[in-house]
Amino acid sequence: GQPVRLSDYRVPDYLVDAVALDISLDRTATRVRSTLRLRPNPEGVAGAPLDLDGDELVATALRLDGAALDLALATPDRLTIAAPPAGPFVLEVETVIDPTANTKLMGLYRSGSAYCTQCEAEGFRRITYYLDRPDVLSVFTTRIEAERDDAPVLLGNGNPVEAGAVEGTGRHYAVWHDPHPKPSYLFAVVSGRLDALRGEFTTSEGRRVALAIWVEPGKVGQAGYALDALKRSMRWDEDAFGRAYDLDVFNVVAVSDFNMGAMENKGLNVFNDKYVLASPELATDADYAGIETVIAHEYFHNWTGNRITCRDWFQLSLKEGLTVFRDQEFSADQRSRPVKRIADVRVLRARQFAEDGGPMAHSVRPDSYSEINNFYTATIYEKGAEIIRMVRTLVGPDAFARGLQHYFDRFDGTAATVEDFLGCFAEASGRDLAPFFRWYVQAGTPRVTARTHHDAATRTLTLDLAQDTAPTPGQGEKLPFVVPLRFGLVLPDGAEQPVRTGEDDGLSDAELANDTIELATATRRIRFEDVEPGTIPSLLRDFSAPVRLVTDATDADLLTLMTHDTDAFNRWDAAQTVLSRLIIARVRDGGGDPEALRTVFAAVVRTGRHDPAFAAQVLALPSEGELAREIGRDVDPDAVHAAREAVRGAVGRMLAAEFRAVIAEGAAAGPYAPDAAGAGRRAFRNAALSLLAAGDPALGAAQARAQFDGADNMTDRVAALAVLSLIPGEAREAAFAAFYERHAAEPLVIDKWFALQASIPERSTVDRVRRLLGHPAFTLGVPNRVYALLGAFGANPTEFNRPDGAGYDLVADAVVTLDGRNPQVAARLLGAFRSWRLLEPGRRALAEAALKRIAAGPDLSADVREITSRSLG
Ligand code: HT7
Ligand code: ZN
Repeated sequence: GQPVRLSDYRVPDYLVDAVALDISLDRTATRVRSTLRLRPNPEGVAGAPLDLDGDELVATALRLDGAALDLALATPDRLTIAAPPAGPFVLEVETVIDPTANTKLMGLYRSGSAYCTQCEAEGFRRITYYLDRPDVLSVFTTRIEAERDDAPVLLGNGNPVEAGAVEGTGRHYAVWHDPHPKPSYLFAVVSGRLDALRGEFTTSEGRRVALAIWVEPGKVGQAGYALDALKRSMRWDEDAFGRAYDLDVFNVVAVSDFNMGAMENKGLNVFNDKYVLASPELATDADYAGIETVIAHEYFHNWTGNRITCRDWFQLSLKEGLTVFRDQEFSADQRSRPVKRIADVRVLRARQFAEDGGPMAHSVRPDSYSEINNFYTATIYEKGAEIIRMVRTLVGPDAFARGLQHYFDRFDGTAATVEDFLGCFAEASGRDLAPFFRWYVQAGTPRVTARTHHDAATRTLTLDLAQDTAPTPGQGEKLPFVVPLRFGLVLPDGAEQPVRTGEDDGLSDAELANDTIELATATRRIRFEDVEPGTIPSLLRDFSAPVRLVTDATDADLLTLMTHDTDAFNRWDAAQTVLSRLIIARVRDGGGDPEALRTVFAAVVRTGRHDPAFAAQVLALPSEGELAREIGRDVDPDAVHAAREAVRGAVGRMLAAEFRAVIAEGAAAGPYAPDAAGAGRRAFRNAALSLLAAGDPALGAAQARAQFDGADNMTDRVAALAVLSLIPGEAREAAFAAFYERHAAEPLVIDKWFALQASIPERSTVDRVRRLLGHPAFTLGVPNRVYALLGAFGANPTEFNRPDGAGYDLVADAVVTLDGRNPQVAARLLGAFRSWRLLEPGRRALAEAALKRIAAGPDLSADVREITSRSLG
């Protein structure tokens, strides 16, 4: 379709005071009766036509103030009433929809044996005609009716008010009322045969809330962790942000067919079952952490998203960035804060930096889109969260807390903008945040360069900072960002050098008080006084801004920071930089000697005894994708892979004895529990196993097979299988076969089996994946299967980017096939092509040809068309 532009925003011409829906569920012919109490918006255009959105709808009845209207006023995607009354009026609309035929999984559809809905962003218009935009808030009452045997559970938004039998039929009904005005994208209905794990929560305001996690029959035993995470989230939001829950019930439903992770519908969250179901035998530590995060995220939306929503979809980061920030803080409080920060930055660099450096780069507050579903991106979510973190760093924790409180007080019950949000912090802190606002409107990852010079005679350390941001599509010129750089000065023995600056080129009192340099201009010089020779600046502590930092630190400086920095994030990041330099030197000229790392890495292994989760993060080398971006152009993924494996092998051989000891000690650990401490120990031990196997595949295979056979939990079993998957031969195939046989009945576990096979860095993988597409456990109809097999293949650096283009063709074929069925999922798969311009010319040409082939197809969805044309543009 035509692009939608932020500059075209107009307030709605009509408002909806109340919506009454009567939904009579049927597998192929569900009848929806909608009664809308409308009135002209005093701020809109008087006498404007009423234009309601639809999508593939069929109207079967229309009445205005009781009088029948001509059905010809309705097309599948629009209902227009040219001259509605000048005062309040009632519009009744009846539509009939087919949930079974709905393969897009937007609107009302069937998942397993249940009915469910997904309305964000524009799914409500697939249920009934409506002003389907987030700034139209209304009070919803929903009556749901269904066959009692087929659908004994009837769930809606808000509080249950009435339920009963429909006399003389096998049908029953329930009525739900949601007193909180909401936009249509938060509407939901779920109905089917479901079991509940129930709980209760009493809010700080004394409200008793009935909680339930609804799952497929027989799976309540896997819902305990989600319920526990929900209760912890509810308490934390009261303690950390003063936000209490506001209804009498809170329902979470797990469904197996879902395009994304989960959805925050008011009082009725709907989840991809992968973010609900867990047991030690079936879920890994990473799965448990994912459940905790997503449960918290959706719950936190109740305030940041639902009570205060977005004026339009350009403001999406207003709810998503803020809610990611909140779930990150929650998880940091539940687990190790530095390790959580490292994990979050890994994701940011892998996904958001890649997006920001490629053809899909867009600002956190975009100014146009064709298909809003394409904008649920790492930039909107993760970079949006980083912006909020920077606000906190810049205004300080107290003004940040006051600003947020002000935001909740002032905008509760409204549809707000990013400007409204930032204005609260400007007010609370007295700061002008206008220059900072550039983070919302300029795309791209700034590069910050730092050069140091120590003058022995005057004992001054001069720090020269510069920032620049490469052009992104549609934005040629970039103005400087306000970059908060948390910092310290580290003495060679690891002590902190006290910070003093002089009159000239000094830091402000606020900067000194916050240990934060504010780089707001293209360049800045800072002179530190009375500085010991050999002092090393530790910059961007805790990753205080989403930038790429380039320093002149020597490897020796980095090894000092890695050992001594008081900031754990920078200890880890120094290690990553050393490793990245070493691997890239190998890619360039075969140089780089890992031997230099022996002492420090031996020390890392020793620290693993008391902080194993942190040590595991150090031992996980920079990813091939990160290395490729660091190289920046003409990348040969095979060379990157070979160099990285060579370094992993060298580290594995160098520290083989230490790693064997770690593995042996870990084996004696007690029974499995998914807590952070246990997860850290397993991560450390499995990192050791992976490096040991890289250094000595035969020994690694034996150790991995023993762990695979003896594991009492999925984390260790799947880690062992991952190690085996990298070692070609019979042992690997036997392990895959055993894993399948053991878990064939559990689709979410088979997804791990699909993903590991699709990730094998060998030329035979394309054929393996093509074979698996025909496996009985695979279907293109379930997004989780598609992401597991094809998504993992698209993330396989060497095989997706095969030099003959067969990897591109495989994904392109799948995108074309999927597009006819589920365009959102097809468009997501296309994300595999996001870095194609970094490749060497041969691969680049093949990737471009594959994209062009997709773009040339007939009947492309708006979703896929937008991604291909931006990627090629
Ligand atoms: N707010 C939710 C977004 C979402 C979604 C968007 C488009 C299509 C399907 C979708 N399912 C969920 C998820 C969240 O951020 O919490
Ligand atoms: Zn969200």
